[in-house]
Amino acid sequence: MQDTSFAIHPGKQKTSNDSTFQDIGSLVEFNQSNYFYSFKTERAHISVLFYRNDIVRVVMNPYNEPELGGSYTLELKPQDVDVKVEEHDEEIFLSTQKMKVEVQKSPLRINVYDAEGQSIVSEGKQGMAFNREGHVICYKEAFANDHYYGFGEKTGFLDKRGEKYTMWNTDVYAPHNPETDPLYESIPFFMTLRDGQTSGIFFDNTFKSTFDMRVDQTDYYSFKAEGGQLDYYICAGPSPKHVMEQYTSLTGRMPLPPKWGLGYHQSRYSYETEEEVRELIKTFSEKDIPVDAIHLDIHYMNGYRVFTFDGSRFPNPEKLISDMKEKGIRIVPIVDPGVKVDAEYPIYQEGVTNDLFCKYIEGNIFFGDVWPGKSAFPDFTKEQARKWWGKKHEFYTDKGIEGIWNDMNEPAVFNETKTMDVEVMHDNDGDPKTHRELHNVYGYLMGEATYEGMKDLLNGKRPFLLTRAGYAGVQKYAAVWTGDNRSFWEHLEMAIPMCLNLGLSGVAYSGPDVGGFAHDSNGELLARWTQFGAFTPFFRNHSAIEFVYQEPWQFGEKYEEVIKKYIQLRYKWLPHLYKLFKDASETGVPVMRPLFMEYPNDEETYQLFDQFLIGSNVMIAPVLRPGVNDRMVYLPEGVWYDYWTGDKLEGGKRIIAHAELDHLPIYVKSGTILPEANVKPSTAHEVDHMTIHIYPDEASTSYDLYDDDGETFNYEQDDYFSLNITVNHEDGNVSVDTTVNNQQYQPKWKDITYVVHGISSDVQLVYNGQKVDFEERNGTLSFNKSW
Ligand code: MIG
Repeated sequence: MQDTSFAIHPGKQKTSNDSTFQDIGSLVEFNQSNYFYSFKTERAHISVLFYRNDIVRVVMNPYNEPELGGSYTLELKPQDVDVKVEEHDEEIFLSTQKMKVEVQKSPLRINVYDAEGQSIVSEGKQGMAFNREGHVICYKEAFANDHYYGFGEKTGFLDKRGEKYTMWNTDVYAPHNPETDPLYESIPFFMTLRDGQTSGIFFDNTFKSTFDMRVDQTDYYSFKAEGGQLDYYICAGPSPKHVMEQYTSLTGRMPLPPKWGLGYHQSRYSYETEEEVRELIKTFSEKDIPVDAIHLDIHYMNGYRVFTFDGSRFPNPEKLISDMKEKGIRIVPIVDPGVKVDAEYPIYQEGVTNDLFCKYIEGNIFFGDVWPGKSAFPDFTKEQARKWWGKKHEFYTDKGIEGIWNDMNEPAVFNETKTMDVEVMHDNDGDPKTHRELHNVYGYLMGEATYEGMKDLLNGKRPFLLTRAGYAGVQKYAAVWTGDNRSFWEHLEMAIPMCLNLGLSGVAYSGPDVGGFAHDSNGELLARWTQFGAFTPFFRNHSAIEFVYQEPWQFGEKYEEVIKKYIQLRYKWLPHLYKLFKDASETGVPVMRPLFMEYPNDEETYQLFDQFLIGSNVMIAPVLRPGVNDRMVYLPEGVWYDYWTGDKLEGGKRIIAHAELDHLPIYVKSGTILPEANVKPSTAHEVDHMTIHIYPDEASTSYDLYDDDGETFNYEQDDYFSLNITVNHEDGNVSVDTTVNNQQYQPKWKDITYVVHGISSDVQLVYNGQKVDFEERNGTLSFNKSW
């Protein structure tokens, strides 16, 4: 009844004592065991553990000794950290090389300082508390200069100061407004930026949780959960990149996706028949528009039964898939968790016979209505069910499918609560817990089952998985698309901070439905959205049933030309994007970054939500309104090049970018080296010529160009290519030095065109110690070499 006046009825403010929070009180006893420190207070038990010298975990349990196992996402074990313990009358200090934890005794409060003694996380009048309903809460001091980021997939602007968010995976079809919360993903992690210093807090609690960052009137923020322990990690930073590395060391990193996962994907709810798919592909190739994957939405199935094809709509999926593969295009079918109740359907039979579905404590299966009608839901908290589900994907891999799209895995159910009954008792491998506790990890565990299953089946090929729901750590298994947005300019705008904050929450691989899912798109919106999509980590155009079709050519030639230009641009930029994905898979630092990540001391960047960086040095500033051909762009300090004209611009200020419909403002920082591929119809067609753009700086700059086969895990056995390019700009002359660091894998491209920007032609260009002749073209100097 959220949409009637009942939502604000007078009896709403709860006064029950049960919900009043009780402080944990003062320290009674302090003990050290071999790897953790325990503190007993008047009303609670607390354990403190160091995972690394820059990550500390605090667990508070009001009733028992803290339970230290049981996380669904943790990848890291506590390491052997050198901790200095000092006990004083009023407090106890636990210090590592990187951080100092102060446990104040009366009342017990926890304060954390960095190596320089600067406070990074502190408690004041309030600290940790709980109530008789079993809720747990933690209050931390907030300061006037705090900025908060992360929280996973949330609407609104970049900086989350002043907001309050709930974590409860929810299927929201109705418009995603600034007040629409929660959405599909729950990532209870955020970072605080204070005076250029960053720290992170990961609250590893799967119950419904709330982060209250409405700090202006209170001077504190809080995070609380409706059950479980108060279990959280503090990452010491100090830079945003350090925090990302720390947080992803805890929850894991994105595996390097297959190259085709980074190409352009085309989707529709739904391409309903084989002929329609063939026609679609024909149009892409006739129009010479690159495409790597077609997604099949729910109509491909027989009566919405997962692991089936409808025999009349898709009479020969094997043939379709192999014909498409010959053209270098993949199929990605949707797989929902709901299994149709049908005594003659093997998946349902197996699920019932082998006890793999979610059940009530009394033993009866939970049924809910989804697309197939009455359905049962696999209990992904059970290893046997995950293995079974994973193995079932043989149905797809046998037909040549390498990618899966998981939808409705919040799980979404068509009923009042929109999900499974919270009283359902998950098996949880013999440690039963209710859906109320495990709701937020249902989609995450489905992702684990699917990714691991596909990986086993693909004989060394990298699986691609796209998911709608997830929990902290979802990046280990899947890319995330931001669900049912609409063809609104506001939703194009909103996608920027949403994807940036997903990146700051460990999910480096995300993107919105390009063009908007629901509502009718139009040529101008699709053109502008495709310009943006060309630079989001995941790039898929998707639209809903009953609304106009929005493939690149649907709105006439004028728009088609622009859309095509930007899909092609994506393919030119793939070598650089691929390298950034490789880096993200190793460090957790996202591909698409907010400006403050690179300029944490520049206050101008703290709230910038409508422009972003690709890697550390390429600025993308999409146009976000109809009829607009000019926009403001902030360029941080330093020299920037206009990507299109090569003009040099002095940063540290705002400029007005003129951007007609076919123009996406892009700026490249001086000191950048950027590879550019020649455009191919899909990533299956190997690049055969590389261009290296050099934007010299006064200093020396260097780039490691990375390549591999793009589809197997062989790179883990050193089967990759790595070329170091180092550029020196001295006395007006430019020298380029290249070193092949590894060529166990050899790319098809041998020839490289080097293009030096922003340098007058009266200089000397030196390549690997030899003076080279160059060609002068549009203010650039270029020459060709092979590696
Ligand atoms: O409630 O499968 O977000 O991308 O096209 C609709 C049909 C179910 C929701 C997904 C959307 C997909 C649609 N699904």
